[in-house]
Amino acid sequence: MSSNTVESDITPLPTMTIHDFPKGPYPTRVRIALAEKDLQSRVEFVMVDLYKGEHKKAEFIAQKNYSGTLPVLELDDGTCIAECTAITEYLDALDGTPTLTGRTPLEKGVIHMMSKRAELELLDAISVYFHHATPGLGPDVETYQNPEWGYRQRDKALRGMPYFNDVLKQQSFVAGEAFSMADITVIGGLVFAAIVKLPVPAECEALLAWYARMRERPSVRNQPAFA
Ligand code: GTS
Repeated sequence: MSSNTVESDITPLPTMTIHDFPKGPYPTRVRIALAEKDLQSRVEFVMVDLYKGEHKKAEFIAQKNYSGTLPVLELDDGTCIAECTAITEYLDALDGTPTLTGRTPLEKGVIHMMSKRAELELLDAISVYFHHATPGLGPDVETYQNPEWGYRQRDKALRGMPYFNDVLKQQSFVAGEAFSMADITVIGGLVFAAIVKLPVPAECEALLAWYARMRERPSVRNQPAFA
């Protein structure tokens, strides 16, 4: 009786599937979150080949993610959660002790704002540059390209780097004095920047020093993106 009571008090963690492209900047965000939360062993990773356009196949769009992007977190009951921010919020809430997305209303607000800003001003801008002004995933996948839009987004990302440099002159982490989802999003941006050969300018010393520190974290340095 007492052992049954103990067992029933333990909420079993679900097993999960991540539809993944291991070296991709966005999947890397979720892989870092999983490592920070020590959840990797709960997850089965299923590779979806972006260069073969597997994420644009009708079946993937219908069953996994309407937006046709990776990563996607699939739960036991078939629920699919796309969008790195949403996946990170889900993973962070699982153990009742959020460490990445904020505990107080203020922390949650600031982390969400800075993570969204890192998407708008850096990561998503570089992604648009990649898909529109470089060969991207190749002609079979990149069926519409608008190079002018791509170059504008590249320039936006180049303005985003000094912005985050200024932020990191004032504080230790992107959303304040603790590591958070916002740091993970900027890391994703710099992973993508390296892929498209947009180096962080040497004068962005605070951003470069922060990135060197981030890359020492076990959750970051062991990622396939850095192999
Ligand atoms: N807003 C989405 C998120 O936050 O999850 C964007 C996801 C995204 O663009 N993922 C990339 C993708 O699927 C994966 S990667 O480039 O980081 O590997 N790109 C393929 C495409 O065709 O846009």
